[in-house]
Amino acid sequence: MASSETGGRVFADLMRLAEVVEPGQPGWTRRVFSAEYLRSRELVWELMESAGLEVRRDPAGNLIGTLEGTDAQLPALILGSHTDTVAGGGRFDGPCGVMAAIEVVRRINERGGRPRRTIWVVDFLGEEPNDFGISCVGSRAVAGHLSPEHLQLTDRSGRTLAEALAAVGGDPDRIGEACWPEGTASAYLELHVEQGSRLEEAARGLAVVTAIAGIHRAEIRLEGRADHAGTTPMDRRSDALLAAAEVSLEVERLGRREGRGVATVGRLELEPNSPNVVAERAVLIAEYRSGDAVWLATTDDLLQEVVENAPARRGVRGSLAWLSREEPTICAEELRSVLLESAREIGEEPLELPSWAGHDAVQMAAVCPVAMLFVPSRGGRSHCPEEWTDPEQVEVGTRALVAAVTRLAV
Ligand code: HGY
Ligand code: MN
Ligand code: MN
Repeated sequence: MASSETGGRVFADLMRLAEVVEPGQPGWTRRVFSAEYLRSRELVWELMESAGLEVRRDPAGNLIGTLEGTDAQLPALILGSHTDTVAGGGRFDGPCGVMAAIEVVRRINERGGRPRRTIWVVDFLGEEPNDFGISCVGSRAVAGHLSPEHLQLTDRSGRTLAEALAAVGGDPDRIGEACWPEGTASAYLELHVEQGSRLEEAARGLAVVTAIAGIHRAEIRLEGRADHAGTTPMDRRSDALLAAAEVSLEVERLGRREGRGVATVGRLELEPNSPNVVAERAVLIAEYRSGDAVWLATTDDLLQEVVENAPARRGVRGSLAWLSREEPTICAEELRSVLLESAREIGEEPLELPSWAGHDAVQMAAVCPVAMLFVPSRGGRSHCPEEWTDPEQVEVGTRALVAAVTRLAV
């Protein structure tokens, strides 16, 4: 049983990391290509080293800490998550898993001796979607899924993802070396905040994740015509904003279809974005999620129909480009059993539930079997400043992770 001070270490690390945020931004914003994110990696590096990990940065900008096991023939056990945030995000989505993983290694080292199996702790670069339209940058690279085309994606300033990656310590010319050879990893475990309210409503401290929803994301461009807001009659307008409003409501309708998914338009940009000009162009990003691959595929087709038809009724031309399409990920049965046993070993009876949030585990599933543990999120809130998990809840998750790692690697 961890003593109070070890129990407080993870939370203290989380609060230290939370101090490294973008000035003037709401919540605890630390976006992947910000200067503050780059600076925050120094703290993560230091925490990994002080826990006894040998730290390196790979060409994708992932921080990888290694604790060598006694049997070098065994594939490594991988722990990790991410430390970048959404704009206006909280302090726990991602960092909770990285700090708990570092604590696991501290406690293994404090017990003395070395684990049988090598353990890696990974802070994956850029799990959250970014201005290049792609999420899970670092874990995609590890899985060999970060393509040359991805690296040439540009943000609004015309900067490429490759340039942005280089600016935060990555080496895009060597991105292929970030991909792990077959057999590197035996399993991947990720502790994460639930970002929903099911644990809190069930008054449980832990959940073992059964599956991770697939996420399809598309950029929709709506080309209307700029006109004078005063002199243009209402029936002669090609208003891109109104077309975007119709498309957004259609996306909501698709999300409600059959009760098996969710859908969101979270980003909308207007041009010229002037109060006295009929909107010429609207660019929105729509995403939808489901644990059902068929539902996702059907929604792809329905969305394309919406984009072709709804704007046309307004003389607006719509087009759609897929940004990413991740299919649902099943967590490995044998690892779920280890997590269930580990939770019970520390006196918790976990829920078993699917994750509607995406995670680096989705990309890691192409590398090795994956499983996830959730700890509660107060009020189910996340991706907002109100995101919160109690220190005691973080400690329960950490102890369950220690128990699981002990089973798998010690
Ligand atoms: O969007 C997600 O589901 C994750 O929190 N990045
Ligand atoms: Mn997130
Ligand atoms: Mn996350």
